Amino acid sequence: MDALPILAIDLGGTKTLAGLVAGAEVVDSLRMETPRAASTESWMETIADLVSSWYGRYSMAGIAVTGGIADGRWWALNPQTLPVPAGFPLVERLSATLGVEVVAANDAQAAAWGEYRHGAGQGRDMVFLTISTGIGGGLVLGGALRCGRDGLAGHVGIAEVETRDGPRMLEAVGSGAALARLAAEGGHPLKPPSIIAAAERGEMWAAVLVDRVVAPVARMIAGLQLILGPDLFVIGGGMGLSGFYRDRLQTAVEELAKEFRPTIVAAALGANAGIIGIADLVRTTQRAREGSR
Ligand code: BMX
Repeated sequence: MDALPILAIDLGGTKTLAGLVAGAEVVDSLRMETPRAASTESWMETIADLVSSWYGRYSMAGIAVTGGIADGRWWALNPQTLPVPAGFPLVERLSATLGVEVVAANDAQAAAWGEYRHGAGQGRDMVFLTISTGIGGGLVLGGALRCGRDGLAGHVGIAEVETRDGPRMLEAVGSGAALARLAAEGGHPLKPPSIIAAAERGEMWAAVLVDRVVAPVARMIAGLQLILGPDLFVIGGGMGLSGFYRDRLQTAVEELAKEFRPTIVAAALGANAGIIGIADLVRTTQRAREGSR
């Protein structure tokens, strides 16, 4: 097997992280804001420019993306999270741009695999949730990453939840984007990290909003706990990695009867869960190919 590290990209609705990954070690990393306003075609060149100094240090690449991946093509469940043109040939385009073979997966599913293989979920049946620009989910049961027809079996972002304003997609009321929208509507045009910091300082307007976006996520976790009974929920993503956010989430699910109460932990790999997970999925693909020779 190739001794070179894997080039791993995690392209989310807000941030893009690139890493050279060997096992659980991120040998080098670079990050940039996801260029949302630019064309998807130009994102390939932007990624290649970002990692141009690493040329020759990798022979395979993986990309974990917000959105669905099927047969190497990319699509958005929720274009508000990232406006991806339906069926974009991501694997073909990025492979042509980088000049190496590329493996693609949904970002939450890749992070779930990373946490199962090298993080908080080792050897466990686990649900991974990224609470970030959107809300994504991945599922590892019996040691296998569970991907449904569209590779988003664990995806919770499209789940309908009842709210006082009627049915809403979970991430429309529970994500970082939802928190930012509510804050702006209340006269506080701030990004989620600043809103959470205000809540931590005891600013009531912010604390109320954090609990408002936590509530539907807690209900979703309670439902998944009752349906799947996983050993634990691993929480990642820009908002999910906040200790204050997870404390409020834990408080919200405490109402469940003890025998149904989920165990909620932070992604041990932090923001690197997605790149470590996709790198491992690339290795798995490489091993499968070598085994079949
Ligand atoms: C959305 C969906 C998921 C993604 C989740 C978190 C799109 C473009 N993305 O529900 O595939 O996993 O957001 O995305 O439809 P992130 O950008 O917040 O990591």
